[in-house]
Amino acid sequence: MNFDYTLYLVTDRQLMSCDSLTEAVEQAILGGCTMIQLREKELSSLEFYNQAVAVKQVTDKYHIPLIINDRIDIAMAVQATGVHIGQHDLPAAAVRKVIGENMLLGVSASSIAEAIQAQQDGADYLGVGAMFPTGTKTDADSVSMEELQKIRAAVSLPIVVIGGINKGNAGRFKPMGIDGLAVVSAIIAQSDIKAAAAELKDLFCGKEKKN
Ligand code: TPS
Repeated sequence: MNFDYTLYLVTDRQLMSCDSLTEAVEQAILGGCTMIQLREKELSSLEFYNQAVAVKQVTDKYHIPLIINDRIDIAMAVQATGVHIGQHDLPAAAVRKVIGENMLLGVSASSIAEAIQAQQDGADYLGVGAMFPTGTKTDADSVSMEELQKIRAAVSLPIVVIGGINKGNAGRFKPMGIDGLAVVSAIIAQSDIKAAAAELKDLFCGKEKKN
């Protein structure tokens, strides 16, 4: 199946200025987000599951894929589109065995070796970064633009870039063959989530904002 990775929102309720995650996700989709990842690092299993059920209602309404961060069990329980894992979660090959061929598997990579390994292990797409300094994930290894170019050349999988992506840099990636932007704070922490998403999408696609 073909997915549109153009603008991939990764959620973080701690950074939101409104208190409804479902409302934030809906605004992001209305602004043009093409994929949503539910990322919850603090919640109990039950609370995470309940959030996933609620967010899935919104993503289903707009036919937008929902990806669950790290929790394969929750992804399967809510029939999410897929799961996204990092280098310290279960190994990608093991996750692929558990989820089967019909769920999407995303893997974080910050080096050429990690990217090639993830592709061999059955990943469907890569989240490459952190491209720029980010306060959202403090343990993320950094990736230079040169390394990104090498990763792009080394794998055939779709790649989204992540980490410090904002309107100042969103325009740099499409010409390098990158499939999309994965964004936390530059969307979720904004007071107008819909407008923030729309602007990033235009910048990624190479459209200047007209005032
Ligand atoms: C698709 N990750 C790397 S940097 C970062 C996260 C969550 C924070 C970015 O925040 N690729 C995908 N999903 C993930 N969860 C990761 C990588 C891991 P900000 O946009 O505020 O800088």
